Amino acid sequence: MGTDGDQVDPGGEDRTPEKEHASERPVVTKHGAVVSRRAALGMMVGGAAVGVVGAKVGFSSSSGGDLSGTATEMGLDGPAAQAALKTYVPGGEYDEYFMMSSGGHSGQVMVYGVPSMRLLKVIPVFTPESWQGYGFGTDQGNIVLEEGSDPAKSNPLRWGDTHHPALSETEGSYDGRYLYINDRANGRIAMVDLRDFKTKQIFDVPNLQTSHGGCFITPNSEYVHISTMSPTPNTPSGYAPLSRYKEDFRGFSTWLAIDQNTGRFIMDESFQIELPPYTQDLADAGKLTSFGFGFINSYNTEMATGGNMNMDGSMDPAQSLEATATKNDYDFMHIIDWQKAEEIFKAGSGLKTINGMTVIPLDMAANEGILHFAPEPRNPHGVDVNPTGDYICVGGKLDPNASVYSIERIKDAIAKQDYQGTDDYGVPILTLESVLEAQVELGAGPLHTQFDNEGNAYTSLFVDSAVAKWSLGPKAGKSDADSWKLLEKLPVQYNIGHLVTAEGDTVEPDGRYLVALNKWSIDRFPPVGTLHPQNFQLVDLTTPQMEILADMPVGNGEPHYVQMIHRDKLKNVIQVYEPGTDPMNFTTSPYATAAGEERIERKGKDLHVYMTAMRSHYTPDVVEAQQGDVLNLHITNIEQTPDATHGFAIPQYNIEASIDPGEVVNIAVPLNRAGTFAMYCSEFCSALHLEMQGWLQVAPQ
Ligand code: K7E
Ligand code: CUA
Ligand code: CA
Repeated sequence: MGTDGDQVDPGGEDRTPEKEHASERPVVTKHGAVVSRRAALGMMVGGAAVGVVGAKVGFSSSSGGDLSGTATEMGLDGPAAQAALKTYVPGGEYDEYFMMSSGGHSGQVMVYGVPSMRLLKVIPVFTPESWQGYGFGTDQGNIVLEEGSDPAKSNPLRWGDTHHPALSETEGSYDGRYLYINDRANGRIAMVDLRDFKTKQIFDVPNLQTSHGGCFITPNSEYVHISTMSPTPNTPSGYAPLSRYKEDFRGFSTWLAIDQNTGRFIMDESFQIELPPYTQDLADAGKLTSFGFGFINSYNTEMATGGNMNMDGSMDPAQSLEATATKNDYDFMHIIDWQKAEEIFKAGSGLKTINGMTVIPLDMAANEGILHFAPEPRNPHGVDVNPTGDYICVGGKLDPNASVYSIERIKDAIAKQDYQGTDDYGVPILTLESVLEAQVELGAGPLHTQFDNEGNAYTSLFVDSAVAKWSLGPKAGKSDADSWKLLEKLPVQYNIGHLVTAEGDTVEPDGRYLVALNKWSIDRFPPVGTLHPQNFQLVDLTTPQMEILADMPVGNGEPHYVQMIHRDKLKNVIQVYEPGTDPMNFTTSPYATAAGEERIERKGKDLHVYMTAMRSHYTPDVVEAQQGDVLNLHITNIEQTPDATHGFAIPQYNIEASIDPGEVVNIAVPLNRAGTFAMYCSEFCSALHLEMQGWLQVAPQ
């Protein structure tokens, strides 16, 4: 059923990618040796290393040109030609890494290949996307978007601001099962299933207006963490005068439990920890030696609320939030013992329930040793745990240092109750000198830190527009003499936010590549109007000095963070659904329809059409209904050939679906308007694609 063999359609020839996959097609070198293409490419790079221009590379390409001649013709000097070779991935070969990129307020996730930096996919998450039919009438997109949208807040909610993707982990390594991402704007979190790269759940986290400290995942995907950005007025009405900020506003650190079989969040097993209204910023989960801990930065221990202009029009610039939230020399890193919190949550006494979420109250968190503070230089940004788990690196933002805390010192100070005081809420503050391991001066505006496999750290410098490479300490494998040194600074173009290294958030980073996520591109690309693309720059970490290999314009959003996973880890990816699959849960859909079983059933006003799609027709291709009916379309793509996706559009009813091979989609359309409406396949699927159409007849009442 639905395979190519029995198709007469000339567009239906087999296009199985494996057949054409040429990665190991041998290449005969000038010296007669037969080597793989990859090895041949390696030889070219090796040749280029001695200087492409003017050097005899000792290799003729199959087109007959010689490499150095081509480089010269194109005006590429040695390093540029070498960079081109290092990032070139021939057609039919695959990139080594996948980058899962936030799309910022495009609301989506982008998937890029590395080193080619080619965009492979845009995964719709918080925002409808018409190519994939996400949010245009099919059950999958509509259910996900609606479940994640609280009508009391906005109806419908059709955007988000994705910031921090988090790949699921097993024993601290990416396992290729799920991808989580937060909506910075609306305090939500989404799950993408990495079997089919589709969003399966959006969860509106209670008590979070906006979020930033997430998604960060614990090493066995026990929990996904997300915390508030702006504190939440914790009053029954949701209103509180700003004069009562200290009393009524609270932050929340959320630990969302994950169903290991479906990747979905389990509300009943999730909990929050109430926090002071210090504006919690980024977070990270401990690993290995720091397993069981979570770390969250904060920047407004001043509890500033703004007020630079009064309602009578008088100005008071000194009261601006930026001025008043930067007064203290130190803000607090929050150290959360989530295993202890889990025990208290499971014991169940003394807890609160706020908007359906179980909350460990602030005084309890302080008294039970769940929450400690460590002073950190004013208004920091990123907090990142190194691969061994020993070092917690805080990006100074306003301070030129990376401040490094050691988990050993933190645990020691907690055990000894080595406190320099408590805050206004009774939370103990660990003595700074006792927990701070090192400070490394990096430059202006340190934000985020990533790691390689040799004990080095890479920190983005927003103000300097640079990446600082520096060495960690002995617990990361460095000798005492080599520890805590600024090693190198690489200028980037421009204003870098996050950065990522290959598998850089795991216990076993690969090093190899770094990508700088630059907020400004200014002159790097031809002008395309007043809103400029962002700029991703690919950096080679295998060379003695860091080298930029490629600039890539990002023209579809403002990415914040990305994670880079090795291709081999995405072992669950499927290309075709089993026949009749409901993609929401990978079970056989009750509406699955096989060839020959197509039918139309009427139940009162409900008209059910069990339809199949294959190259190049729908069955049935004419549907007759009455105005006032509800049309329930159950469409099965009965093909099993990879890439044989069909569309299904009824533009006059705002329906646009995408049906992948084996997939079942359900579309419910209240037929409130009479007419004869075209329906057609919107995906160019075959030579007779334009013939893949039909009619929806809605007779007037
Ligand atoms: Cu620095 Cu949201 Cu992680 Cu933007 S965040 S850069
Ligand atoms: Cu099916 Cu076009
Ligand atoms: Ca501050």
